[in-house]
Amino acid sequence: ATNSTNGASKQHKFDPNFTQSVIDATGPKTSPRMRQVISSMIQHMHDFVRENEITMDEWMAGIDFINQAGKMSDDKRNETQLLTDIIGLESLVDEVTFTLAGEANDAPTATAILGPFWRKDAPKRKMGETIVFGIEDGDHTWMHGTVTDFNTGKPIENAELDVWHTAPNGLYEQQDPDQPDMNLRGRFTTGPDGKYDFYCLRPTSYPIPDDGPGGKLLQLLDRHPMRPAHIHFIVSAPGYRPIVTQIFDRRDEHIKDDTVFAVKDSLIVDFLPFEGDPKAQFELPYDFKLASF
Ligand code: MBD
Ligand code: FE
Repeated sequence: ATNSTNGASKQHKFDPNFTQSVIDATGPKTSPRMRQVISSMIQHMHDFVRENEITMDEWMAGIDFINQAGKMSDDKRNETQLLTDIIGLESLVDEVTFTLAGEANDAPTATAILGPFWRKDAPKRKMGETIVFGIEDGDHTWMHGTVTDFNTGKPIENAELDVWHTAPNGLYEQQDPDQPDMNLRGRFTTGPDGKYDFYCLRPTSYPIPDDGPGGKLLQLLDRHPMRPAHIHFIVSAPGYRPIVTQIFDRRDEHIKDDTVFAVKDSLIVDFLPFEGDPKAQFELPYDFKLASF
């Protein structure tokens, strides 16, 4: 039997002192945080190997797997991060970070994972401009709202909204040679009224890239690769704690089974039918609340 309840007893077969001797090899100049984190990691990983009786072949297959993810990663693709997303690790780190910040779950604006497709230096655009280039189909959306101080409710000037999402074909611009560089991305800066607005698309649900180790892992776990339609944001302002977040389309069929476990109730939004604007068929009002440092 290989169920986990008998895992702990299996540990008795193996040298009980080995793990501690590895931890004790850490030298005195190691920082306290490094000592704590790596000691714990060594303990957990050693326990994992003993409990599951990992063989040489299985260990080597694991090494190969991580190496393949590393080789596939560059500034356009982060396969290693994607692997951690698939096992819920990035969402867990998000929860820990959010909880440590001492905030209630619904205010200020909840956070959600960054994911592997953010790019630094997205183009700065003027309020009211579009981030959509060369895409005629799709549900064009006017998104707008106010960035406010969570504690005072006052609008925040000079808040930056960094936004990115996928094209209707389910691909981020860096995955898709047919899209112009930096398509469906932009950075917007608020004026004294804290307001922002821009045109984007109502996003579509799509599979995370499954042509590499991430896809292999999903297949091994008998899982689908779908993420519910979402738009990513980093909202920051001088003197405020930046938030990394995503909003999700309530209508999406994968809203309850996101393959990277990032959906939170307060981040689910409704796209509203919008009439009288030739540039958009939908409207999306959404306010962001930031907490000061
Ligand atoms: C994505 O688009 C994403 O946002 C995350 C978190 C993981 C994989 C693909
Ligand atoms: Fe994404």
